[in-house]
Amino acid sequence: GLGEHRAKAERMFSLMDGFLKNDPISLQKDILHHVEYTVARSRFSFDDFEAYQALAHTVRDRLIERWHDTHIYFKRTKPKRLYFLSLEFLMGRSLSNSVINLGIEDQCAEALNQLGFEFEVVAEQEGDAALGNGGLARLSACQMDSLATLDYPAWGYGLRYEYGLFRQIIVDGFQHEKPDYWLNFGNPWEIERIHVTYEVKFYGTVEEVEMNGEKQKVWIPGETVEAVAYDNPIPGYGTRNTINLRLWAAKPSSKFDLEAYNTGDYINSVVNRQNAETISNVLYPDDRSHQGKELRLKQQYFFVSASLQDIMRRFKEEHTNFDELPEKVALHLNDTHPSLSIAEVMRMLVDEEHLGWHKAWDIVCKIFSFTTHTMVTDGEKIPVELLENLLPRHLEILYEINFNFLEEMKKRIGLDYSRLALLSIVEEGAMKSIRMANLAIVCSHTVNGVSKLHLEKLKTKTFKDFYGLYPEKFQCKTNGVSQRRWIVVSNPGLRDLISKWLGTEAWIRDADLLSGLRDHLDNADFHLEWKMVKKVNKMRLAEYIEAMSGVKVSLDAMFDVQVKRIHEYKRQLLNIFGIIHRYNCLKNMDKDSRRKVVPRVCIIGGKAAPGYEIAKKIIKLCHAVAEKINNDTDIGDLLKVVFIPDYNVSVAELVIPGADLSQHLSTAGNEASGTGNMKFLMNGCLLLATADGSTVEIIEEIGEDNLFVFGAKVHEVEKRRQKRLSNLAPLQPAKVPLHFARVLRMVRDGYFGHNDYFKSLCETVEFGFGNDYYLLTSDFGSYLEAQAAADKAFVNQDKWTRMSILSVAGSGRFSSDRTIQDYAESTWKISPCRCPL
Ligand code: CJB
Repeated sequence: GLGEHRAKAERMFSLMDGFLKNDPISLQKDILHHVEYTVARSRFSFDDFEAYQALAHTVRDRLIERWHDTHIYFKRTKPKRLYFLSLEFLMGRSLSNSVINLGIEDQCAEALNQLGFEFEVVAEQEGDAALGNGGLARLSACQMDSLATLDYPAWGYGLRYEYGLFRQIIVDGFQHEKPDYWLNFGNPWEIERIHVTYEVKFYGTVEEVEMNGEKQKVWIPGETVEAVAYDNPIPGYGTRNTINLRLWAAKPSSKFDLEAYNTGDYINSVVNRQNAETISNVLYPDDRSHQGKELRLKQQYFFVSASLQDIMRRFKEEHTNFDELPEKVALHLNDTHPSLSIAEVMRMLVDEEHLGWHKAWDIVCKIFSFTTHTMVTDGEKIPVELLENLLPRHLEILYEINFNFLEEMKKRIGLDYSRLALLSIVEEGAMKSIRMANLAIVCSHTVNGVSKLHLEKLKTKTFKDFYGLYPEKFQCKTNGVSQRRWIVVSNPGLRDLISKWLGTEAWIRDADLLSGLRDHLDNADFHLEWKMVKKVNKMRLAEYIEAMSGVKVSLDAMFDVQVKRIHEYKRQLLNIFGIIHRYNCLKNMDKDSRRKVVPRVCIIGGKAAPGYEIAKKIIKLCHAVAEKINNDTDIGDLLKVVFIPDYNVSVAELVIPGADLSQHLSTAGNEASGTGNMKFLMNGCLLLATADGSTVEIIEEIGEDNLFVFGAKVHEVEKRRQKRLSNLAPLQPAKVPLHFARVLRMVRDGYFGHNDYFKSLCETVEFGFGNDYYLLTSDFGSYLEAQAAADKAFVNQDKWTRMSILSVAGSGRFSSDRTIQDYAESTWKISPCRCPL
C-alpha cells in the first residue's frame, strides 16, 4: 500500500540529513527556535503567519545546507555549467514545494501538529513570488525545478523586482491594478549576498586610445549603479542537489555622484541616489511588447551586465584560457529579452580581455543558445537612439557584428539587397532600431521553438530567411511543466491515488511511468477513487468561488475553466459568446429538455495588461454577462458564470485540480506552445481546444477521442482570413452564422448594459471594422459542436472518467523533465553532476 512507498521514500530522504536533522522533533525544535529568535515572538503565543515564518526559516536552513554542499561539489568537479538568463520567473509559493522536494512534508506536518497548527493552513499564509507575466515566466520556474531535480549544474539569473506583477482588483467588473508589495513582510526564501556586488555602468562616451601600439576603444561611462545578489535556493526532488536562482537588485553605488557630495549639495545627491534603485523596481506588465522604453532597456542591461560579470568571475577563478569558455559555459537566452548579453560578452572579451574581434566572435558563437516563445514576426526592437545614449559602446559593437554578418551574407547570397535588409540586425527606416531576434539567431548555435508547430512556423514564416541559411540551428524543444508543482504540490489527493495504483512514487522523478495508469482503465474501484479525488478538489474550488464572488455553485455541474492572460488571440471572447449562446438556448427550452441539460459553472480568470483596452473590456463583459445570468432565477444551477480575480500561480494550484473541462481557444497558429493545457491534462481535466501549439502534440499523445478539438487548422486560417477580407465590401451579414450574429447583437444593443463601452469590443469581430482577425465568426459553429460533445460525454460518467485517466496517463511527455533533458543533451551539452549524500 501507500504507506510502504512513503516509508521507502522517507528512508531514501533520511539519508539526506545533513548537519540539521529532519525528524519531527528536530524540526519542531528549530521551528520554536525561529519563533523566538527570528520572528521574535513567544513560543507560547504565535499565529498562523508567524508559524509560517518560523517553518519557512527552518526549511531555509536546510536548503542553505544543501545549496552549500552542491556548490562546493560543483566547484570541486568543475563541470560545464548552464546559465539560464531570463528577465522573468514566476515561482509562486515556495514552502510546500521545498518541503516536498526535501522529502520532509510528513515530518513538518507532524511537527506543526504537535504545536497546534495545520500544515495546509500555515502554507496558505505565503504570498506568491510573481516576478513574471505568464507562460514564459512560469515555464522558467518549472525548468529550474527540473534542472535541480535532474542534477544539472545550472544557475538561473534574473531580476529581483521590488514589485512583481500587479495585483488585479475588480471594482464593478472593471480591472484595477494595485502594486504587489511582495517583500513587505520579508522573504525567507532569499539570501541577501551583501558581498556579491558588481558595478553596472551606463551612459558616457567611447574614446579611442593607443594600447601596445594598437588602437583600442574604451567606454568612459557616465553613471554607475551597484547590483546586489539575492540568492534563491532551488531544491531538486529526490536529490541533495540544490541549485541557485540569483536575482539582482539595484542599489546606489558608493561612487554615485561624488561630485555633488564634494560641492556640498548633500540633500540633492541623496535624493538622486534613489534613482538608482528604480532600475529593479517594477516588472513590466505587458507580456510580449516592450518597445522603446528607456527604463526597460536599463533593466535589461543591468541584468545582463551583473550576470555576466558574475559568470566571468567564476570562469576566471577556475580557468585561465578563454578558449575553454565554450567547454565550460553555456549561456541560454530565454527569449530576446537578455540578448544584449551578446554585445556585452563581446565587449568584455575585446575591450577588457583584449582577445581580438575575430577570436572573441568565434567564442561567443559557441556559447549562446536561444529560445523564442512567440509566433509573431514583429519581435523586440531597441531604438538606436536609446542605445546611443545609454550604451554607446554596445551600439558600436552591434554595428560591427552586423557589418561582419552582412559581409558574410553578401558572399553567400550575393547583393540581394531586399533579402539582406530582412536579415540585417539593424533595421533602417523612420525609427532605426536593433532587431533582437536577428541578433540572437545570428549569434546562437541553436534556436529553439517551444512546440513542433511553433518550429514549423519559425522555419516557414517567422525566420524563413534565417532557416534557409542555417537549417541546422533550428530545433524544437516542446515545453513541459513540473509534475512536482502541478500534481504533487497542488493535487495531493491525486498524487496519493497515482502512487497507490502504480505501486510507486517513482513517477515524481520519471513522469513517463504515468502511462502505467492505463493498466487500471477498467477497474471500477480505481474509477470510484478517481472520481472521489476530483469531487474533493471541486469542493475546495467551490468554497473558494463562494468566498471570492459570493456565487454558490453546484458540485454536480461541470466545472469549465479558462484561465490565462487575457489576449484577443486567446479568444476569451469566444468563450463568453458561447456562454451567452448557452443562456439563450436555456431560455428557449421547455421544462423537459432542461432536465437533460448538463449544468455548467463557467470559470474565467486572467489579467489584462494595464494598457490593453480590448482585453480590459473582455473582463468587464465577462462580469456583465455573469451578473445577468447568475441573477436569473429561471436559470438557477443550470448555468453560472464566475470571474476569478487576481489569477496567479497559487490560484492556479487551486483551480486546475478542480476543473472538469478546460478551454484553450487560441486561433490556430498563434499560441507558440501553451503550458496551461499540460497542467490541466496532468490533473485529469479534459481539454476543449484548437489544434494550436502544444495541443497538437497532446492530441498525438492521447488521441483525438480523448479531448474536444475544434476550429480552423493552421493551414486553413490564412485562407479564411483572405475569404473574410474578400467579403468586406459590400458587407455581407448573411455570411455570419445566425447564432453568432444574435449573440453579437445582444452585446452591441446593451442586453448586458454598457453598450457604449462594449462597442469597440464588438467591432473587433465585425466586418468593416476589426474584420474579425482572430476568426471568431468562422470558428463559432465548430466551437459549439465541441461544447455539445463535451456535454454529451459528461453525461456518461464512466466514459468521462476513462478520458480523464487517459489524459493523466498520457501527460508524461509534457513533463519539464523531458524538455530539460533534451536541452541538456542536444543544446547545452551539459551532464548531470550529482552531489553525493
Ligand atoms: N509567452 O508568456 C509569454 N510571453 C511572451 O512574451 C511570449 C510568449 C508564452 O510563452 C509560453 C512558454 O513558452 C508559451 O507556452 C506560450 O504559448 C507563449 O505565449
